Amino acid sequence: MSDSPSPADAPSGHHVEPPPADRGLPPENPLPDADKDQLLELYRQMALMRRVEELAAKAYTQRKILGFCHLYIGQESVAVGAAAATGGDHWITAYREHGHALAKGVPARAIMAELFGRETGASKGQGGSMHIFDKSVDFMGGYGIVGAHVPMANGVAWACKQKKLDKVCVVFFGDGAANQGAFFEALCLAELYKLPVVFICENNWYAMGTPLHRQSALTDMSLRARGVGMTREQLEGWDVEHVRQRVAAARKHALEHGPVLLEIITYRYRGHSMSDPAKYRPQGELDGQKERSDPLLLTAAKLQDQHGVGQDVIDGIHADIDAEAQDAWDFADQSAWPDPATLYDFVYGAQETSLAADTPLSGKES
Ligand SMILES: Cc1ncc(C[n+]2csc(CCOP(=O)(O)OP(=O)(O)O)c2C)c(N)n1
Ligand SMILES: [Mg+2]
Repeated sequence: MSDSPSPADAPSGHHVEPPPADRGLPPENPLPDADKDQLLELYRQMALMRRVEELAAKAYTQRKILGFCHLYIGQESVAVGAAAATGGDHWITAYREHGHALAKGVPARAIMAELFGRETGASKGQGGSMHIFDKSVDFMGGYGIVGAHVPMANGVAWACKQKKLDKVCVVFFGDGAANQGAFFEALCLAELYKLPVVFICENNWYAMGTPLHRQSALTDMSLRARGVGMTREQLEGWDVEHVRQRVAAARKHALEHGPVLLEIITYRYRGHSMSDPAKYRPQGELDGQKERSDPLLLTAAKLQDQHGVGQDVIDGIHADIDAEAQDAWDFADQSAWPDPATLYDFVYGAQETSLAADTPLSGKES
């Protein structure tokens, strides 16, 4: 008998289903609360993420970074909290992924060099901002087509299940992507085959300039899960420790019972991309969000109020991460450009295909 995942046994023939239960994720937090040192580390990661992206924005205005560039500033608690719960699992994400890459363990140098298009970048300077990959840390990219990467998580999770790896695949996507057909198809199959996927919808209120209520009549995106019988939860993502706990709960459920859809409410502080001045926001919305729910400010306050951490310690973290981010910039700036002869390398598996025999796909061969 095959080891392949198979749909759960179901009664044959037509039958009337009872009304769906809420299918909420069990409310218990599976991890002990983060202690002072863990919280300091989560704070450090979020602060580094923000600083790296502030420098990326600066580099963009100096035309050191070209093409698309989507910043994650404001959403840091989602990637950092998720990494603290699923650091050893596989991740797949979309184009707003510098923060995810960093949280998953891709070095800041390799990220910045990729943004600068240099050969020392995570994708050898050939991917750019939207296509950061690092197999060594199970970071499976970096995709530009909205929603198209979501089904790939099923494939990765299927492989994990067949190889009995005890790992999940975490896939991140936006509120806009949750309206794409590929997303619905992925949910449907993941639940049918009980695949260990944690689907994370980062609801940052906008898809480009379109607010959520103008994209979808249903604004609790986690409820999409009910249509396929999947376990779900909607949560606010401002508190990195809360994200850590709920993603850990989702991971546990995904390994034991099958996939989970988490909708994590967050907010992006910059425009959709570097070319978007974000004039579509209601006046005061951005400032209000920063004041109420900036993940860095909230965590700094928690460290100070609940753990007695002094301002000098916070300042020390910022001095360190400023130096680390600047080092990433310097490294990128001083790195070589990719050799033009490598332009077609890694595009096709040309060497293995019959196409390679008569088509000069590789720059080295032509
Ligand atoms: C299939 C497809 N349609 C349209 C686009 C253009 N596009 C790029 S990002 C984006 C908005 C996606 O918003 P969301 O999923 O909420 O992610 P966010 O940018 O907010 O992180 C759109 C429409 C695209 N890249 N791919
Ligand atoms: Mg969005």
